[in-house]
Amino acid sequence: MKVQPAWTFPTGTGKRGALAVLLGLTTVLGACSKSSDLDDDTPAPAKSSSTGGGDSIQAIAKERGLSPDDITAALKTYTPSGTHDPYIMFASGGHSGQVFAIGVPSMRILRSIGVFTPEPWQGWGYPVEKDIISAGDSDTTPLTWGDSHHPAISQTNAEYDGQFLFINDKANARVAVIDLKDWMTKQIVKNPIILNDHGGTMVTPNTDYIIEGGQYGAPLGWSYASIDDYQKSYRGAVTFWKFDRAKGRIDVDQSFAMELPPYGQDLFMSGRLVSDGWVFGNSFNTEMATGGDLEGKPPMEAGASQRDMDYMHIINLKAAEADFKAGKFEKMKGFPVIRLTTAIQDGLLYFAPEPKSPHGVDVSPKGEFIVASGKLDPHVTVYSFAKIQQAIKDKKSTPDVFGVPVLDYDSIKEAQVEVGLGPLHTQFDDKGYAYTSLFLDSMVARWTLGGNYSSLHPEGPWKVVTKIPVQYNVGHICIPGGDTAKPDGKYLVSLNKWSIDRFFPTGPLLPQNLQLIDISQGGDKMQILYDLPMGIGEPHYAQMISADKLKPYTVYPEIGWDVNSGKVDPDAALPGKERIERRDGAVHVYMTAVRSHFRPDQVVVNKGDKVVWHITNVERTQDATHGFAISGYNINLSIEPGRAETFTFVADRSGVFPFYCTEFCSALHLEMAGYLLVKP
Ligand code: CUK
Ligand code: CUA
Repeated sequence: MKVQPAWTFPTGTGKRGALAVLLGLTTVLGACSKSSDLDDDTPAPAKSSSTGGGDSIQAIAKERGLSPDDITAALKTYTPSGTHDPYIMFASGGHSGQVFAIGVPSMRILRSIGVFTPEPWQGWGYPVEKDIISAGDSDTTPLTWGDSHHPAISQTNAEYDGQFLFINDKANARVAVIDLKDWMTKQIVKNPIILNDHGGTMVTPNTDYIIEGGQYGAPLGWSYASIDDYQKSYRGAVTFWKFDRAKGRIDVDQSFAMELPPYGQDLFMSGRLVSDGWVFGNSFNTEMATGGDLEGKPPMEAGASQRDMDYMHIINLKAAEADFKAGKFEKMKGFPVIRLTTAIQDGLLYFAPEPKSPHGVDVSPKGEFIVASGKLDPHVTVYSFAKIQQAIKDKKSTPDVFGVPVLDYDSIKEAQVEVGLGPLHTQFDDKGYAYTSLFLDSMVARWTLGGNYSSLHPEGPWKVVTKIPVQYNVGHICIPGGDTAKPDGKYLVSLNKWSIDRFFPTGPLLPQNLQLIDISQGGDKMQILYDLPMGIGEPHYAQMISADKLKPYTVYPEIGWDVNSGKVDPDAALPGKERIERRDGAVHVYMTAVRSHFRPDQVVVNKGDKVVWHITNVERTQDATHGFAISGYNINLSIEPGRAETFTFVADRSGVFPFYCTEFCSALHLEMAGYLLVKP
């Protein structure tokens, strides 16, 4: 095993020589070969580009202090103006509650997608689509933020199909559906029985189900029970949301949950190919610690880290679905829940011991291995799906305190690989390597898979091949196609939690650091290419897809398009039919927007009128988006070409309210305005 410091040259002078010839860089490489340039790993601020030294590559590199590694990294990531990235990465937005789309390898942020939180640029929730956000409110409190964690791209036959994206809100146990035709959120569901989640969203290989695992044990259905009754009254749960692909929505009526012991369920992952129909999750508090530090009990995290083993959950989803369809559930807050006793009796749930406070659980591309990482154990543990099935068949298990069969560890374990300190998440490439993030070591370890992948490796199976330092404290890692049967091994993005010295300090709150790593070569070669500061929320996870699998609209298909129904709104405002009419106790405004005017540009109502405002952008030109804002009424829309929107408000304040276009759309953009006059 070779540890590769971040600052070493690619090995071999042949490559350097070739690069130098390619670029005519003999001077630069000569200058940078001085050991003082190479051995100093303290980051120096890049100098501003040369003004005096001319525009030659040599002069620029010398002036900016760029090493040959820097130059190869720049060449591998630089994406000239007008060219597009081959990969698109969807990263969760963490506390922002949104999703971010990032081009790879340029690492250019392409857009945010409003999900759980109002997002002003796209008018998300002001007030358009407010209903979608509020559909996910808890029953008494409107929720105005989310903690988005795990995006999942829809799959067909265990490959990303680029049609939909799902994302969970850890803070409030919500799941959202984003349509990748227009990159807009179409639905948010609030889990009726749990208040927070974590192990979501992961999808089954044909996106039949979106998996949402809970996290912190609590009485199901948001009810109260004394914490002294933790084992008796607190529970975990996993929910299987049925996805209706034709409708592009979760079908709540065909969705169900399964009651689990209160073990702090963490991540879940669907099986695929050989393990299709099964779901794997883990847990980190089989101690059932509840804290109580002021009363002299062990603090929460210490109490939850006492045992050597926690439990990986092994769920037979096909059998659970059959039980649900056979009515073998109880309703809780109107939602079907398969009780723990049924799950045990019917063989829906098994446990596998897994070392020390596990976090990630990941399934190998062909579905035959399940990899779990114990945060407090330097190993990843690899389980064989075939051995798990055999142990279930042979009844090689002993029950836990709830009666769930715990499979015999040695019978189902395939391998343990000592990867380093703080292993969290594992991804796979197309060359039979697995990659595990090491939070405490601040490294990513590359190791070899065994089984059918063994022939790919001269190094032998289950061996760490190399590690690359990352800056710093990596959480998830992301490889294109990383959660599918066909991963692509070109890039890996390391989603680092700490950035410390990487960027100019932005006050005490620093951005996270997403680092792009070249993994296209095997063996011990990996190279950091780019650092992307994320100053807009903490991405936990990301999924990356080949850009050619995405087929987004460039403009909405027809004028008057209702983005929620996915067809023309029969009541849309249309060109030539603009008007203001009073009917059904409301003032209806039918307005069109086109460069550079709103028609009508004066709207007069009386104080107290209910106003129903229909507005359509009648443009057919790509990117001819108009915004629409009414001062004083908190109204703010983004209307892309073809889109029709309707919003309703009560004109409860009299006065003169200018409205205007908020996108600088044309030379007369500032003039694209009008007046709402509310008569006293
Ligand atoms: S979690 Cu954040 S580093 Cu929510 Cu998937 Cu592991
Ligand atoms: Cu339309 Cu600015």
